[in-house]
Amino acid sequence: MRTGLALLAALAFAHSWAETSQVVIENAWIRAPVAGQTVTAGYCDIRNDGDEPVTIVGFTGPVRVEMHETRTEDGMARMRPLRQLRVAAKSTASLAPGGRHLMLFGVDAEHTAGEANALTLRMRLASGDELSAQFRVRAGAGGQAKPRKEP
Ligand SMILES: [Cu+2]
Repeated sequence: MRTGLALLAALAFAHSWAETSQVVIENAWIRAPVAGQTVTAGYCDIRNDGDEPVTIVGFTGPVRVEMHETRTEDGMARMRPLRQLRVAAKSTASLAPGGRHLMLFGVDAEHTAGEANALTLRMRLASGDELSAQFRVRAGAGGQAKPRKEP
């Protein structure tokens, strides 16, 4: 019995280790909020080096984070929550301006100023594993924060 439990624990640990070690978050950044705004978008590439698909179920951090996707309906770009994001084996899912993205709520100067100038967000997998990454705060694509509709 004792041996059985130890083996189960070892297997659970091995599984956990395998899942997170095969997933890498790259090019992570959040758009510096427009002055007076506390809602902004975040982007990254999620690379799955493993032989099995992985499913991302959400992000957590010092502010509220939602996964969104942008769809064009009747010629209008609309955002809607994305419950899950599947990353196929040996492939990369990109969260990029104009498409899938993270929506951050309640971002203030405290989060975007300072030496690090980055937010640490944790990505949760369907397996229960978590992976954290630093999202650097950057101005918009034009190099200057200007009022625009997110993403
Ligand atoms: Cu959004």
